[in-house]
This record gives sequence, C-alpha cells and structure tokens, in this order.
Amino acid sequence: APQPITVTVTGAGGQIGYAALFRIASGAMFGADQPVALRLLEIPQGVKGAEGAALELIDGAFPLLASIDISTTPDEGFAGTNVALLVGSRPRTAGMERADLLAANGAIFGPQGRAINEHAADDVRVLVVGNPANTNALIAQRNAPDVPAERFTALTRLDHNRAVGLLAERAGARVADISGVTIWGNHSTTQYPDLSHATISGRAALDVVGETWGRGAYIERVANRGAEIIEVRGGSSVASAANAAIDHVRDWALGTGEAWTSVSLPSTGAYGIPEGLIASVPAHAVDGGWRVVEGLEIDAFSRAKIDASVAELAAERDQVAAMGLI
Ligand code: NAX
Repeated sequence: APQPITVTVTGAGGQIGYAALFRIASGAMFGADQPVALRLLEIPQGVKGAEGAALELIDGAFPLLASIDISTTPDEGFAGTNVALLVGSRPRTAGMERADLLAANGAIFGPQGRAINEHAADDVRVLVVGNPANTNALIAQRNAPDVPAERFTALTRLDHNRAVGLLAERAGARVADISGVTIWGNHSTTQYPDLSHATISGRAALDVVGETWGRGAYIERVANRGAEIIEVRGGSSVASAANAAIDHVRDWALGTGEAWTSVSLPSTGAYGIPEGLIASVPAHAVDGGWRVVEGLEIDAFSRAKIDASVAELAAERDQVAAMGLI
C-alpha cells in the first residue's frame, strides 16, 4: 500500500470534525487504496471531544486508518501534515462586534499559519472551514510566507453543493445532469450563486427555471441556506459541511475532470477580483492544483453581484490589515 497521507483536522472535537473524521478514515477523501494518518488538533476545552472521537475511530476498525494522534499545540498538530482542515474557529455570536470577531480569529489563524509554515510537509494543502472562512484563510496564508499562496483555500463547496442541490430540486432534474454552476465571492450572505453558465442536461438552466427565480429567490435561498438549516434543525449545518470539505479536498487531490466546481482561492486578478483576496471562483482541479475557469462572459447583473461580494472581502482584508493580523 502507498504511504499514509497525513490529515490534520482542527476543531476535531466539534460537530463538523465528528462528521468528517469517520468518512476520511473510511476512504471518502482519497479513495479506497490510500491509507490516512489522522492528527486531531484541539484546544484544552475541546480535547475530550477529540479523545472520544478517537476511541470511536478505533471502534470503526477502518483498514485505511494508519494512526490517530491528538494534540493541543499547532506545532505538534501540523507536524508533517499533507492536508490541513482548519475547522475550529471563533464564529460570530449574537452581539459580537466585527472587530472582536476578526481579532479572535487572528489569534487562531495567525499562529496556525506560522505552525504550518514551519512544520507541515512541503506539499501541504490547506482548507479553511471555520468562519469567517475566507478571511481566516487570508490570515493563515499571510502568516505562512514559505508555502505557495495557492495552497491556501477556503470552503465555498458547501454553497456550491447547496446551489446544485436546490437547482436540481426546482427543475426536477438529477444532480448528475447539472453543470456550470458557480459561487462567486465570499462565504457569506453576499455570495453570488450564478446560473448564467449552468446547464441542465445541456439546456441553459436559466431557460429551464426562468430568470425571475434563477436571479431572484434562488440567490436568496442559497445565500441564506445556512440560516434555513438552523431554523429547521435547531443547529447549524454539520454533515453537509463535512461532506463539502471532503468533496473539496478529494477534487483537489484527484481532479475534477470535465466539470467545474467552486473554490475560494487567492486571486491572481482574474475576473477583476483584486490580487491576493481569497475569493470564490469557478475552477477545475488538474494535477493537484486549481485552475480558474477562463473566459466566462460576465454580464452586468453578474458583474454587480460579484463586485458587491468582493467589496465585502476587501473590507475584511483592510480591517485585518489595520489590526496588524496580516
Ligand atoms: P463546534 O463548535 O462544534 O466545533 C468547533 C471546535 O473547534 C470546538 O471543539 C472547539 O474546541 C475547537 N476549536 C476552537 N478554537 C480552536 C483552535 N484554536 N484550535 C483547535 N480547535 C479549536 O463547531 P462546528 O459546528 O464544528 O463548526 C466549526 C466551524 O465551521 C464554525 O466556525 C462554523 O461557523 C464553520 N462553518 C463553516 C461552513 C462553511 O461552509 N465554510 C459551514 C458550516 C459551519 O457553519
């Protein structure tokens, strides 16, 4: 068998960690022939949760699971890691000021970025799930100057999957018949789920579902799906978030083929997105790297939507820069 791939999961004692670890151990991330070594990184308050998950992982008797290590220091947690899933964060809670939110996350993602820079494997790939995901990814990336910038990504695959799932439901189509959906911008309610280039069994999606819905209620529904889940379930998205994180890393490692997906990447300036911002774009994964889909026509409606979400990202970047976090 090949050498194990080392995967570090931060916040491994939390909900998304719990939902992700078992599927990673079962081979959902790298396929049925690739062993994995898991490193669970927690803070002291969360370590019991990680220990409990580790006991249950043993009880899963996963043939592909080479080892499980638990730690509470980033230096140890990222030692030799090939894939870092940064799930643990300080998400916004009621009444929290934006500056407090960004400062609290700077204190998490700055040190984690530095630890990745010093201790991770040369081929390390990073996916930030913890919110505010795009700006947390920017903080980590800027604190890891020796790691190529494009190895730092943030999760907008859950938004992408929601967009595909809700389109399929509306059209009475199968997910497999849908392609060309894009999430642009920030993982926030300003995101733009774009059907301009989407097709359903080869037909233009906006013709199938109509522009009024596809550029109206649909955008609102996708962008607010997280709140809808909280309202109905009484808790935030967990299994679907873990599933999206696994989809993201699997595609990155194994390739997307013909279809494109949505991923938040450091911008190289494509589509007028300021260089360096970690913004969601349509991309293929080829040979272990992301390639932004080129040459898509952006009409005036899309331009305004993309610009609005990118402006939010630029404002977050300016705030963390002013605080000295990047
Ligand atoms: P939980 O609160 O269940 O788990 C978070 C865990 O992270 C806790 O066990 C905590 O001890 C740990 N943690 C906190 N700071 C840490 C640090 N510095 N190092 C290591 N571990 C640390 O939250 P959960 O439901 O698992 O959600 C995790 C994050 O995902 C949240 O920030 C949430 O907002 C975010 N989400 C992002 C999504 C996306 O699409 N990008 C969707 C789902 C989710 O809302």
